[in-house]
Amino acid sequence: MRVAMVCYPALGGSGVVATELAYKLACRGHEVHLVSSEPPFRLGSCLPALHFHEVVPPDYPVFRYRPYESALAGRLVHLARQGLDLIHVHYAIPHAVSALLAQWALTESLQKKVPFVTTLHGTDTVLVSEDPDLYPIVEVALKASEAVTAVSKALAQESQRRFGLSESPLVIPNFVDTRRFSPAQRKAELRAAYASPEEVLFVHASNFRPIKQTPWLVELFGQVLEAGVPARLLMIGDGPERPICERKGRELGIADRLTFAGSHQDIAPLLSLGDVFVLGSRYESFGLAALEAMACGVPVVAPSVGGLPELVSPQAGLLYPPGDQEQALQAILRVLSDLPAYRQGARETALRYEADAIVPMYEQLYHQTLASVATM
Ligand code: GMT
Repeated sequence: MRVAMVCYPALGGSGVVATELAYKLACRGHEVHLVSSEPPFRLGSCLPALHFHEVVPPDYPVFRYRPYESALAGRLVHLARQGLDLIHVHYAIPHAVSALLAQWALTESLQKKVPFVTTLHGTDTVLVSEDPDLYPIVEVALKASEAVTAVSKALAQESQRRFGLSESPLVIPNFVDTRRFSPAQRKAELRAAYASPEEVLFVHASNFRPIKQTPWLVELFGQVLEAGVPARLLMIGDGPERPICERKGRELGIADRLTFAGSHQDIAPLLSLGDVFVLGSRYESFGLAALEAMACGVPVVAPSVGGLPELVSPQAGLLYPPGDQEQALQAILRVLSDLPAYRQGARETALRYEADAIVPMYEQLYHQTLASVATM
């Protein structure tokens, strides 16, 4: 199949999933055109069948904002004229809207319907589209998509309810390369740079946006230290609330126990150093970083929000009521009391999400979608 894969390039799970899906599909013999505003950060070695297309909308003095949606739609039209079977967009806003526009243009000019599949990643439907100007156009684009998928059951249900979709989006969970994210990555010499063998090393990875509640996580870590656990916290990633976390660490007098590692293209070597992966998010449609940690054999302590209860099995870690620091602390202490079993449970749970098990679900959906368009 010839597929255009549209995504955001910056640090974020949806771009990672789209890029890795594009890569895996190209490995499986498909021609894949990855389309984004700049090279996605995990776009590593390129394959002959994987092509990257950068969309840079023109600037002009009249524009307050560059017309990205229109330029993206135009690029999809160009690609389809050269031969595309299907467009797959990740994150509905604005990608599904651009795909719809491209489809309309192609049906007018080519008399050919190029179907598009929309994958919802969470904040596109449960947060950003609450904006009254965005809602109606996202609704139209979702209803016009030949197929809609969601990365968890919770997100599928919530999106169906919010947009009054006649069918629930198909649930295709995110996936992980369990060879790259593996306990084998854990290197004692590297761990020594962040914690001593007697200390518990907590890890967190995110884009430090408010929804991740990272300052709250620093407070929680302060509670862990107060409970007498010799520990350090390694925070991976970057974003707007990182300076707030740094300040909070100083205010609580625990700055020397925190390390901010910044953004890394390959986080597996750092994640695998952890003993427990912690999340404090207000919402998480799936929790890709938690899955990557689990694949490294690192158990997860996370709030019971969104898709996290589907991902974090009782063997892989523990959940706590969102915002409840006392329960979160108790969950951490319970995991620490049985760490070897949780480590094994985390890895075993992650193996269910191996890319080779999930990517064929997208292939099957593409085939079904093409078949349904052909019979229209
Ligand atoms: O975090 C976002 O606002 C968007 C998105 C992204 O691009 O990173 O994250 C979402 O998609 C990931 C991949 O499916 C999920 O693992 C994250 O849980 C989800 N983030 C939220 O729901 C907050």
